[in-house]
Amino acid sequence: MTFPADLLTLLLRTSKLAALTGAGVSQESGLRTFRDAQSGLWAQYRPEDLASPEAFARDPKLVWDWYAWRREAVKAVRPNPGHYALVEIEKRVPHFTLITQNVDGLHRMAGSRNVLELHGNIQRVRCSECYAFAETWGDDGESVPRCEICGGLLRPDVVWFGEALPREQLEAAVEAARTCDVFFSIGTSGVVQPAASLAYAARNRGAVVVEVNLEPTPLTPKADFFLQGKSGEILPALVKAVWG
Ligand code: BV8
Ligand code: ZN
Repeated sequence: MTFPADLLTLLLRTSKLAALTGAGVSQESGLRTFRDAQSGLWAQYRPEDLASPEAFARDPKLVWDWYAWRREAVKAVRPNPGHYALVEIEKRVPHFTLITQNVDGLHRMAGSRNVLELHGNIQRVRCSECYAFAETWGDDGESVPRCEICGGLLRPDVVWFGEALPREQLEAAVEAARTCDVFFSIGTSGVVQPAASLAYAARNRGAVVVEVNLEPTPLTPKADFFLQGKSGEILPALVKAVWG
């Protein structure tokens, strides 16, 4: 795999790099992306119809079961070479901020340290009323487990559509986007806001935008470099080409 020489020179010189990742980065670990049709008994649902407070209010058991199913799927997979390449970049670039939309925790599992989880983490469960975290819970398969402290329904600690993103993570992500020399957008269709606006915030401040994605997205025409293909193949090859 070859890369434009000016991209390689730029990355060797970069001291401030930010990367936004989406479900595409976890696809080669075996996790479905949001674009992929859901499988099995979840095939009839669209994620947007389940990942919202309204859906949880309407049918808490259905939403709880969907996340329980996804938690098991996440437990069964491991980071892929794309995750590990980002760990390598963090070691090589003086200031590197990894901003992820993914809730699977695979970046931290791979060894990334400076990770901003914009949409929470599916492995964490909290009370929908008092926000207390639950490490363990009884799941009789009949009803949604309840908070031991206040009796509220437990829920995944993720950001649903219509919910605000965690303030510190979002502010840190915007700051990283505004101050970086190079902004990577990797494995994301760039549809969901406000995460999708980060690449434009970087571009408006003069950052070079590099997109790594299986297919073109609305960002592609605005990116300085578009590396089309699998992140699990492109990222390791890029790390090797730049840093040997
Ligand atoms: C907010 C956690 C305001 C949950 C997620 C109307 C009504 C209500 C809201 C809105 C509205 N219109 C717009 C909005 C805002 C809304 C939004 O953006 N909607 C979209 C649908 C238009 N945003 C929100 O609601 C956000 N909150 O705005 O709050 C507010 C403010 C103050 C106070 C109160 C409220 C919250 C958004 C977060 C939602 N939660 N996840 C869960 O996971 O269950 S979003 C979820 O979907 C993911 O986290 C991710 O962000 C998104 C999926 O996107 P991608 O990651 O890009 O995945 P996708 O499948 O789309 O694409 C994968 C790409 O990878 C593809 O391009 C593919 O080609 C590529 N690919 C595949 N394989 C590979 C690959 N690339 C490389 N290598 C491969 N191997
Ligand atoms: Zn509670």
